[in-house]
Amino acid sequence: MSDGRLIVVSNREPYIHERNKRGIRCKTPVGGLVTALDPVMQRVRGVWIAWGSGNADAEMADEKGRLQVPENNPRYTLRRIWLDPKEVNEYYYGFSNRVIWPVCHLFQEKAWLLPEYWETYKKVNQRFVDATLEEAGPEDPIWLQDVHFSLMPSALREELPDSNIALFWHIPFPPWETFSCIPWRREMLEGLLGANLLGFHTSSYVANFLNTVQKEFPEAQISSSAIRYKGRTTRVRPFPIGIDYVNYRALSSRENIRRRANQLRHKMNVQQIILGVDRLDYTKGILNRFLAFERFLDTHPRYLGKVSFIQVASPTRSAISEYREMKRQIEETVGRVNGKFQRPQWTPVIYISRHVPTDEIMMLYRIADVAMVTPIIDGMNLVAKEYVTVNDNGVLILSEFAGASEEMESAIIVNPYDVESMAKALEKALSMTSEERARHIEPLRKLVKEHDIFWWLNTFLEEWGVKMESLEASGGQRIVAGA
Ligand code: ADQ
Repeated sequence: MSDGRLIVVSNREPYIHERNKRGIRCKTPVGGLVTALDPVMQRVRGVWIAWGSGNADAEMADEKGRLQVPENNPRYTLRRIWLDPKEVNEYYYGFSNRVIWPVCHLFQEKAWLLPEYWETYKKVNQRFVDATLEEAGPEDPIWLQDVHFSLMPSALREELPDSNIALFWHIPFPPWETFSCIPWRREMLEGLLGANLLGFHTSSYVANFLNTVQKEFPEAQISSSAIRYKGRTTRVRPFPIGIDYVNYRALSSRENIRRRANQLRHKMNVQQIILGVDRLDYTKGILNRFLAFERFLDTHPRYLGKVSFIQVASPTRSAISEYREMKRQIEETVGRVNGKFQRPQWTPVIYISRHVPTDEIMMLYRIADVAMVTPIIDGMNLVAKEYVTVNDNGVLILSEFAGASEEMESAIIVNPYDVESMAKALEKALSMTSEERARHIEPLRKLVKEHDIFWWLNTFLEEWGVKMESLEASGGQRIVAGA
């Protein structure tokens, strides 16, 4: 449908320039979105607009914030947007992370509904709109990423009435009663309804969104997957995000990872290992997980000395007091549980509170007999998908409130609030035979393989009606891993 250039707008940029003692280095942030979109952008030669967050970003761009990336083989334009520290604080840490994030994860009591956050959020959305209008022509499809840009679709629509605009919302969308605690909810919804297509991870988030719009705008006509409002139609669909399966599988089976994983497993000198990998966030349910492990050891003393729990929890958003408080509480609990059970030769909980390189995460996935992915609520949760991709003989315990559970229903599904039932799930998982585990994990892996990140991308583009000529030119092929 479109002959134009693809315009992507996200908060984080795909290439970050940082200066250190040895000079300027270009980093690529880890994460599904960049992995998926960067190859597409390299093929379609579009424009990616994002906040220039690196301390050497300005030096590497022209006066408009533009540069060609990747550096060694320039294929598309990165347009950097400059934000001052106050803007970062109020738009990103403030409105995105202290208003939208807690409310959409059903933690209304943690929301800071400050007018200055809202004012700066509006201002920054407008800054991104202005830059997008400088880059995009009427033919160019515009794909906005995530909650940072809820006001952009309508603002862009005013200037480019026939433009094809989509937005993907990466976190849950809550029920109306929860979302509506945001005083500026109607402006946000009106903003979103400027899009042609809105994507969420699951059908229940879609249903929540449709219901919220119906409550706020009774005049809107709503079907199961579209909204007609003020003479325009916005389609609203679920697109469960996946991971780069082929790449993950290949990386994790490299000889050096297997060897190091075996060595580590041997050194740990326990019969079984339970694993948690999360950003340190109050939505991830880390505290309840430790309480469940404590309950499990209390009620199943035969496992004492035989099972260790490795939790990797990388600190994020530590500028926000709720995160610092949660970190303190979790560390206290780890200390208490270890103090209660520890023996000279055995540590019950091994707690790693820093960012761990992907190689090491893969080793941990390999050696873990059980992965506990038990968020209180999570848009999707990619850790669940990564674990079943890497480990052929493990068991996945998954929260019923992770978006991933809508697809991965054959995992051991638990209620993350119910410590007792999580302790029972641990016992069940740890006592499964090797054959039972292989049977358990196989269908999960198959699902992750079929619905990988490229499937997500292709499904989204198809539904959006965007067929980029340059993608078609490569033999009309769909985008596949590693291509
Ligand atoms: P996140 O909340 O960041 O993402 P998740 O989907 O689990 O959550 O992705 C985390 C990624 O970071 C995974 O690739 C994981 O391997 C990695 N990671 C986590 N902890 C790490 C650590 N300590 N060290 C190193 N790497 C670590 C948001 C939404 C999710 C949604 C994604 C994608 O909150 O619900 O699945 O976006 O849309």
